[in-house]
Amino acid sequence: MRRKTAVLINPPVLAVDQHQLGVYAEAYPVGLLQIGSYLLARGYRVRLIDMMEYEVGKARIGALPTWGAKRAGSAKVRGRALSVRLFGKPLSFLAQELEKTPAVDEFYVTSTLTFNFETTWSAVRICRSLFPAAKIKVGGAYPTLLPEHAAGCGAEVHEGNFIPAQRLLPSYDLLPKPPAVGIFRLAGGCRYNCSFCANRALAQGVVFEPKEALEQIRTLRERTGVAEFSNWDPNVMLHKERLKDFLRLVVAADMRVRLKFEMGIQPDRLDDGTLTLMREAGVFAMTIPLESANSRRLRAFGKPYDFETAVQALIRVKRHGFDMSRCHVTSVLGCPEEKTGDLFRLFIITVLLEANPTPFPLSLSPRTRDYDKYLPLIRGKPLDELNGHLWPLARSAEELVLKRRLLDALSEPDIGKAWRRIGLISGRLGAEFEAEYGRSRKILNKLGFYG
Ligand code: B12
Ligand code: SF4
Repeated sequence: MRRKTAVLINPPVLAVDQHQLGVYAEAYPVGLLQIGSYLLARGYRVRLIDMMEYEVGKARIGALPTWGAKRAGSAKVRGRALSVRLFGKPLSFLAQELEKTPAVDEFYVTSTLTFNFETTWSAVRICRSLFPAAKIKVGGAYPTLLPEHAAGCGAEVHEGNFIPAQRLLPSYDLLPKPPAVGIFRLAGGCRYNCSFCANRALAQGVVFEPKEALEQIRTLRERTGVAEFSNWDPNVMLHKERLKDFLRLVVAADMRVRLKFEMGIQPDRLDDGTLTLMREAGVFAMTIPLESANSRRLRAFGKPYDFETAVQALIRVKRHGFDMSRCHVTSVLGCPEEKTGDLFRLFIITVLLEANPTPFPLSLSPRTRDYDKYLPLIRGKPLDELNGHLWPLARSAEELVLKRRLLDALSEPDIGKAWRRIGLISGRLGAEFEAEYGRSRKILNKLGFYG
């Protein structure tokens, strides 16, 4: 019997500015590689066409090909467009690769971010035109969140996890080069419903036992030599005992791996015992989602902690001797309600603790509370314009420019440079930044940081 051929496709992504490029490092198509393992085990010939680019450090936004000009700002802003660039292989690459492939029975196209759907649609169009009789399936977070929209590309839509593959070791050897990091997971889903987050609408509860996760790490280390592993659980701290068991196993196995937790460590659950184990197990990077310096805003987001509790966790991380430059502190940027003073305070406290300030522009995702709340501002805007770096909630051209300049300034870990950049926006903001510097020191003092 003829072996079936399946082609897995990871489409390229889109970026508006240099900050957005940075987010795409290490975004390996793990789910697709798990599907690869499943198909290989069933005797398929499997080929991956990976159109993502992983070396974000070398890429310059201005040098990337333009994908199109897209309207920026909310539906209330007229006539402002920003250039959106293609990051990864051009679509012509896909056509060339497929022309070299004699026969394809099935295509599996993965698609993660809803605002990047266009490259998925283009990829499907090319597959359909070159192999009209092949089965084409799309899956991943975008088709799961918006199955009806995704069906518009003409492929068969798969919602949710691909059950027979969800517990398999991804076939990293399908990638053109060994990955820079391996991904590991312990627990899926999240019980909270933060206003900007779509995790609740995605698969819940797929878990790897600590032993299984360790075995995956061991196998990947042996097969590819990769020594860095990144956890992609939406909220790993909800499963703290599982996490601690895993860390104990890593310590006992003495595998000399380096681990990172960059999807967000819930700060109110981060205690000294967990941090001690993290250090012993080789954790070298993490993200602490402070999100806002205003406890009222934190409550509106749906965060189960207040600002001071989150800062206390950050102080704890520092006291345990972690390299704070690898500790990302995220903040939400782009909501109409946000106050510059709150943004500055969060930034200054982060930098005083030598952590890495990481503001993230709010991308509006369908099936989140924020999407519904801000509908009056985004009504009529197409999905691709909800990319946070196009500032879909900015109510005027001035606000749009301000948010872009704040993103530049508040991503700068040097406090002096950041202050200068803010002062260049306006003297009033420069003075506000200075006032917040004093307030921030007082907060840290009160929390015992200088004591
Ligand atoms: C990987 C990831 C990314 C990658 C995206 C890579 C890419 N190519 O686009 C990176 C790191 C770049 C990223 C960035 C962001 N992300 Co993200 N990210 C994820 C994450 C953590 C994991 C998805 C994943 O790979 N899961 C693991 C694998 C195993 O699952 P999977 O790929 O879904 O595959 C399974 C199934 O879906 C299915 N499947 C997958 N593909 C296919 C294909 C076929 C044919 C079939 C049949 C089945 C199938 O089978 C697989 C096995 O069961 C999810 C949250 C989560 N935990 O799921 C958020 C998530 C997708 N991200 C989200 C967000 C908000 C962001 C950011 C905007 C956040 C920010 N802080 O700035 C940024 C935006 C990036 C930017 N440049 O501005 C949102 C979705 C938003 C949206 N509506 O698009 C999510 C849901 C998290 C959240 N907090 O809400 N992200
Ligand atoms: S942001 Fe984090 S805590 Fe909030 S719902 Fe999403 S995964 Fe859960």
